[in-house]
Amino acid sequence: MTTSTSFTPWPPAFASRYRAAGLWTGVTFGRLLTESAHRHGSRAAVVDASGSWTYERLDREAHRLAGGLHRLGIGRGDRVVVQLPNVGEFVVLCFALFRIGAVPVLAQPSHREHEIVQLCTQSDAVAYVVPDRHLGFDFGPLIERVRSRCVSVRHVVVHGSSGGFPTVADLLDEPVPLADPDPADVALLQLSGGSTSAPKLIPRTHDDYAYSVRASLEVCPLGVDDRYLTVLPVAHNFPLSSPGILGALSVGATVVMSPSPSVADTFALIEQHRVTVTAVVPPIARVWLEAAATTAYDLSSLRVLQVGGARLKPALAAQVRPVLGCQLQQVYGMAEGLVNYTRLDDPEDVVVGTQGRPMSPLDEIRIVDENDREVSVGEPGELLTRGPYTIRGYFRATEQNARSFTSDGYYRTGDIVRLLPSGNLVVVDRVKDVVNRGGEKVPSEEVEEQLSRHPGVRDVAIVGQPDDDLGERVCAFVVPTAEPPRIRELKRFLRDAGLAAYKIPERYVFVQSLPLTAIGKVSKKSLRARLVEPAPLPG
Ligand code: J2J
Repeated sequence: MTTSTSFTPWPPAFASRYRAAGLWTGVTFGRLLTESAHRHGSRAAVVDASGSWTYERLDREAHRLAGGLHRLGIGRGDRVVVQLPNVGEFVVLCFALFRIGAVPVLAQPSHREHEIVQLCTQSDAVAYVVPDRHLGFDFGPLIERVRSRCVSVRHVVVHGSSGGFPTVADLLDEPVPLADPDPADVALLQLSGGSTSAPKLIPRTHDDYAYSVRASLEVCPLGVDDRYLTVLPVAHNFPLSSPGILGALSVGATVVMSPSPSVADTFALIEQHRVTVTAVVPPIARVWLEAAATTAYDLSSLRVLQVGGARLKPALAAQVRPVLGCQLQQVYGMAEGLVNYTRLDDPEDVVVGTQGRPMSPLDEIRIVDENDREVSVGEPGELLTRGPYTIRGYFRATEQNARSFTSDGYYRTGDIVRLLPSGNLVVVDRVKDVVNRGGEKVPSEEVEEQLSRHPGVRDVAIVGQPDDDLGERVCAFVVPTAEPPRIRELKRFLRDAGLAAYKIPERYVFVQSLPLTAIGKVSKKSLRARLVEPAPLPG
């Protein structure tokens, strides 16, 4: 990997400050697991639907898988697209890649041809690790499409039954001696929930990501007696690092993996494993609160429920303690870095009514108007941030970086926030063109680009329709070329284009033209206003 184009390092003065302050400790994730295995060898590290791994087994298998992958020819700096569901092998694989110094590109199981091809192409991935089936979807045809469209992908590794490809289990080989990677190197590539039509990849180093996990553990402490339940897809930054799986594994706690976020799966696991901490998005919190009132499951072991990824309404937040009997922790984070938390000992009004404050004393934030001038305390403005675990640039995205970062290295979050006198943030809106569908981020431009390829569509604009269950749903305003196409046909068109299901608009409004702003851009603001107007809209 050439560092000049793929990764923007922190300026040396900042890197030295983070090291001198003891935030970047030079420990890689591979070593972190080895240390945990020494300390907690026989304890349960990971439990999933099909088995369990002690720390000793996890460490050994990560070494063996690293051996197998190394023999395949996967080496330091190579990118590997990982698309695994909530299974223990995800953890084994990530640590195997960390040890080699190869870089997992963390895809979601819900991604389809469109997303996976983009990820493989953009990262020049040499390998693709994928399940055979998941939630009724057969990945076989997708694998073939990816192989034929992505020349860089030399290896496919399957979790499950092979179909001719090596499985994760097949690759558990003799360990090979591998030099520990440089902790300042990129450990993994996260996906941005960002606003552009092509996904942006987020390079996180061992140093900065490990620090974000440690700092998260300070505000959401875990210990050997904790059981952390992964409800959200494991590859997402929240369950992976805030403090999530990596936090749990660095202190000797047990990670319990739920195959789905359903009440049936999660409540049964909470009772069975006496789960103490978990992380969900607001729509799941809502369903849990409704179900908890009548459930026969014993949820009394739950100590902390973290909720983040999208705005949690205060009315819902206020129910968590009385209904679930546990502490609520609001988490406002982003895969690019900055994570804000309410603290476990914060007063109720802060926990219920805010999204918390930055977790690190070295996080820097500014709240600015459209001209990048700081607003007064309490006024809404865009949140800019830089710090010891916030990236300075996306992977291979020089042009985009000029837009997403200020000249002095602040990341433009695209979120509109207010800073309260208590020092806590409230997320009030966003300027980035994204629909936040219950925590799943849908870049409007990406869907617009796909939909505008349909011959019946002359113009299109995607906006978020406010929704009680999901916060927002994807809505398409469509200017048809002639007769409006059938909605079923538009949905099929997007599915056939290989777009992940969660991005496909659920509502379509046919219009004669799109409203424009004074400078001639489509006015999403007025389209959103039309969606909340009481008068019914055509379509
Ligand atoms: C409102 N909006 C929120 C919140 C994220 C922990 C928790 C979440 C993420 C995450 C994460 C929000 N209230 N509590 O990475 O480590 C919206 C904002 C933000 C974007 C980032 C973590 N929590 N958001 O959600 O990269 O718009 O990370 O900029 O997926 O989600 O999305 P993502």
